[in-house]
Amino acid sequence: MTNAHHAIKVAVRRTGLTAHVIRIWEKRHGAVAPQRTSTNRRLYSEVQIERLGLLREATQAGHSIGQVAKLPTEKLRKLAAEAAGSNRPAASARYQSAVTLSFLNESVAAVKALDAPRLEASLKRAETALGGQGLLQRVVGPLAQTIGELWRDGSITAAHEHFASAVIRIFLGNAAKSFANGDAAPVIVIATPAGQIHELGALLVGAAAANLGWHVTYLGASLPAAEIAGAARQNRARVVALSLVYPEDDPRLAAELAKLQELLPGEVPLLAGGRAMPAYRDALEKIGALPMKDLAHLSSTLDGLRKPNKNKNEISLPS
Ligand code: B12
Repeated sequence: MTNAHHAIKVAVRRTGLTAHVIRIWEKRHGAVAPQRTSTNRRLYSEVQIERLGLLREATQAGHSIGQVAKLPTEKLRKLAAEAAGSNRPAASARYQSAVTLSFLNESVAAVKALDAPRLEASLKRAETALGGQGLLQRVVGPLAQTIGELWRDGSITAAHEHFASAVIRIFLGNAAKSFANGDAAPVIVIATPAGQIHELGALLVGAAAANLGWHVTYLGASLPAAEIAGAARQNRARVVALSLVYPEDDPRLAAELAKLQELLPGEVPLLAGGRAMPAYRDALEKIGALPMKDLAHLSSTLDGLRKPNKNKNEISLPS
């Protein structure tokens, strides 16, 4: 199909590029020329979305966008096939993880040097190369994990950990802001429940949801059930997401979750993820909350929940 009828959010979802990168590639490099609606919104054809995906692969393979932006699509297909090692998907996977690892190493080095501009620059480069979801799933999440491990084994101090958390917090806050979606977008309320003070997982969820076109109401860490439910009602949330990280054995959490479910409008699904989530699986199951395996699972779930009135039971559970 050649008709241009896909909004930019569809191009974002299908290519893994951010809307910001797509616009820059268009404006500065003339990579594609989307049609416009009467209200000046961009509309992309299937071919243009394919082109953007191919350009992403070419830039990941080391070509600068300036070199490849105007190449014919057929030529881009050839380049992408070469980059992926033609019929050798394993080579492409190795290549992908090498790219991810280099961003991760650079970010860890910046944390060790307590160098905020270097850490921000590294995260920005990763965002351009991997797209918004790639940055969150493949760099920021693993970075938080690596920092936790280095901190535990004494390779870095609490100051490094606090420094990294502060820079990541601001970076994710800005990332979510730059994707601020209008009033028509479905609302997601994000928080950690009372007693859960680790905040980065919730911030990651906020940035991921904003990148997927959701209007994010971010409430921060350690919030009582009544406050979360109140915010969800006030902003007519389509969905509420909780991050559970530490501790894994809080005896008060089951009651908090039960209260939240009682106070939330019946049609609003509750999603929960984070490293401590499996420890509360029974309590979550009891209230009908949906356990989220990871950010990729969240993305597919949120896609399904975009349409109003989707039956809660139709939402996919992790395999
Ligand atoms: C930053 C940090 C802190 C900061 C928190 C600052 C803040 N405002 O958030 C401070 C310094 C305060 C802190 C304190 C402590 N911390 Co701490 N901390 C961390 C660190 C480095 C990141 C924490 C974080 O937010 N992680 C959340 C995300 C990034 O990680 P995740 O849970 O694996 O989530 C992934 C997915 O599950 C998903 N996700 C997360 N939430 C959700 C939600 C949904 C809906 C979905 C779809 C997905 C999703 O996204 C992530 C990426 O894939 C971790 C290391 C780590 N590996 O997480 C340690 C860590 C969590 N902390 C730990 C500990 C032990 C503590 C302390 C007890 C230390 C101490 N002795 O004082 C205290 C506890 C304080 C308390 N009362 O709870 C341990 C927990 C060990 C355990 N048994 O689980 C960890 C794992 C470090 C370690 N390796 O030992 N910490």
